[in-house]
Amino acid sequence: MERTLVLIKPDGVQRGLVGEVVGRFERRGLHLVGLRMLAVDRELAERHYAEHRERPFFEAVIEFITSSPVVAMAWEGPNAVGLVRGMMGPTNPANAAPGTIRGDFGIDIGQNIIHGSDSPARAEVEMALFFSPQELVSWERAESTWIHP
Ligand code: D4T
Repeated sequence: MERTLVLIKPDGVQRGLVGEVVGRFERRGLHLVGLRMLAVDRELAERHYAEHRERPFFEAVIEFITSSPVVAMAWEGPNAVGLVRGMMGPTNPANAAPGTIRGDFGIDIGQNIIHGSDSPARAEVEMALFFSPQELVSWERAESTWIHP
């Protein structure tokens, strides 16, 4: 069983896509174990995007992620990292297939609606940035045995 961090970025929240994105993961059968809305400050943004510090778009992504609230979520399931990345589509929405979140709702690489951890190791680091241990809730979904063994 795996957990992954998902952020609905400022554009997704501003465009009223929170319910749409949450609904897709719920219907797929992923299990929600953490959820909070927050304004990301510069310090958290820089920690989250630390690997991109030397990239030319670094300042733009920091400005964007701090521009308006985000919704942070932790989702659990078998291969949750890969499932979520597949449902998001590639980084640039212009290359994303219809049916993916970015392919259905995005056009611009900077405003690509959603973030999902790109490995289980990154997921652990990113979940710790956005959630305290008590904010991650272990619970049983009544229908889980109808989704996977
Ligand atoms: P995030 O991290 O937001 O889920 O995006 P990805 O995992 O799909 O892509 P990423 O880490 O490579 O990029 C982080 C963030 O930077 C923006 N970006 C990226 C950009 O504005 N210009 C670029 O050329 C790239 C590569 C989009 C996502």
